[in-house]
Amino acid sequence: MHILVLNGPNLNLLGVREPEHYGTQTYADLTAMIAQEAESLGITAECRQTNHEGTLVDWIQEARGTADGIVINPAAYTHTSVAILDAVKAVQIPTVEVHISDPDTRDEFRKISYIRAACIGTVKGKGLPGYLEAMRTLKAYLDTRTT
Ligand code: CA2
Repeated sequence: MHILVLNGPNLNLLGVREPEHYGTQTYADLTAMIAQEAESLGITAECRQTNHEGTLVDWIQEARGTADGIVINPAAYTHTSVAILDAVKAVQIPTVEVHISDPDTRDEFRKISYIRAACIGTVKGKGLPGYLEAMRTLKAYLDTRTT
């Protein structure tokens, strides 16, 4: 089982600014945690980060035939991108949305998530461990589909 973990704009700056929202751990810390969780789940995981909406759409499309599931934090594009929603719907790969903070308790404009409609689940407000919960959710979902 192989999953793709996609991160959107500015998440490469984790641990550098806004610790009140995103904590003090870095993006490198996050990818190390994900690698460790993948190993303990007996799956493989590939992490990617981009600041570009179209690149996220390309990666979601390219996941067809290579990834069994996707964990995605689209960051600010969560609240603006119909293109990312359409891509997830189109590829029909089980996808879990994750957010480090809880956007529903922050600014009004963060309360809309376009991608949520295409996801099998959402994990929010749990810090970086939320990515690991999203991976476990995805694995459990994929296990029930293949047994
Ligand atoms: O809570 C999340 O994970 C968000 O997806 C993060 C996005 C924000 O636009 C969403 O509303 C909620 C922002 C990511 C920016 O990441 C930074 C990390 C460190 C320093 C500055 C920005």
